[in-house]
Amino acid sequence: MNSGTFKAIFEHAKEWTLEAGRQLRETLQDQIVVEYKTSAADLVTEKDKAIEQFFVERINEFYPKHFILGEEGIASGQEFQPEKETVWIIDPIDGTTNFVHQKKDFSISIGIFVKGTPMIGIIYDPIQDECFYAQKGEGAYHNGKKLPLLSETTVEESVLGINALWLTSNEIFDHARFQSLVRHARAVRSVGSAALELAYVACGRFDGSVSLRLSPWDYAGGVAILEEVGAKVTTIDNQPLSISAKRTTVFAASPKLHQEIMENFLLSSDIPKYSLKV
Ligand code: 2AM
Ligand code: CA
Ligand code: CA
Ligand code: CA
Repeated sequence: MNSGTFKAIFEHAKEWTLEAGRQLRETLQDQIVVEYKTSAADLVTEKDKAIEQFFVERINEFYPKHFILGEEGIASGQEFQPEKETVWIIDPIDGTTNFVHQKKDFSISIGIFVKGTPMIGIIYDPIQDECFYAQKGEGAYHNGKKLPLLSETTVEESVLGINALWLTSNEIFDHARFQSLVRHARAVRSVGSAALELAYVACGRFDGSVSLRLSPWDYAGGVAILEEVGAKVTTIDNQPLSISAKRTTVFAASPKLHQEIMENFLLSSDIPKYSLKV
């Protein structure tokens, strides 16, 4: 793909994301019909489906050879191997629970991967009107302002994004390691939108983000943006991410902090002790 075509794809993706965000902003006053997917904690609304449909229609019209991987499965039925194609990875609303309950702190996330490589990332918070975006090799931006490379910090001075769920006993990872990490960090926050959390790492509001169960649409936009600010993004076992995996753990941070957290908490055979003084 030449750089001209690539730029056109980016411009389309950004324009459609801003338009979809405007639609979401305008429908917030409406009664929102909520359905459960796998449980009462796993919501979907007609807006999630409508926004994904909006992207599917435009991509099919302008880029009929591209593939689509969307959370709501609107374009399902396509036979493809994401590692070999150009694929749009779409989360029409990331943070549906926030969309329903708080009417803020949700985002639209678009990642465009070519043969498994993140080429374009766009994460848009329509309530704050904040758009984070990047094209491979062109830097990352926040509302038109170029983001600097991440600066380094230590665990003691870090603000980390961790979902409280992962501090409870779970089948994916030893929660004692997370509890220790939480005690040693300066602060931990839980945004409720994995994509926004990654965007916040990219712009320096957070120093790191750890998630234990994400799908490609949760992190695809974030990875493309994070790579442009020099972040390291891996699984919690320090392995590269693969968009072919249905679910994965994800850990993003600046390189030195990533290494410190890997060595002292996530992969350590001797987890630092912690205590709570009140
Ligand atoms: P979603 O809103 O697009 O489903 C916090 O809930 C974060 O975890 C959100 O980014 C949410 O994305 C994501 N998430 C992934 N799988 C989830 C699930 N089964 N239930 C709720 N949230 C999930
Ligand atoms: Ca969902
Ligand atoms: Ca999501
Ligand atoms: Ca979603």
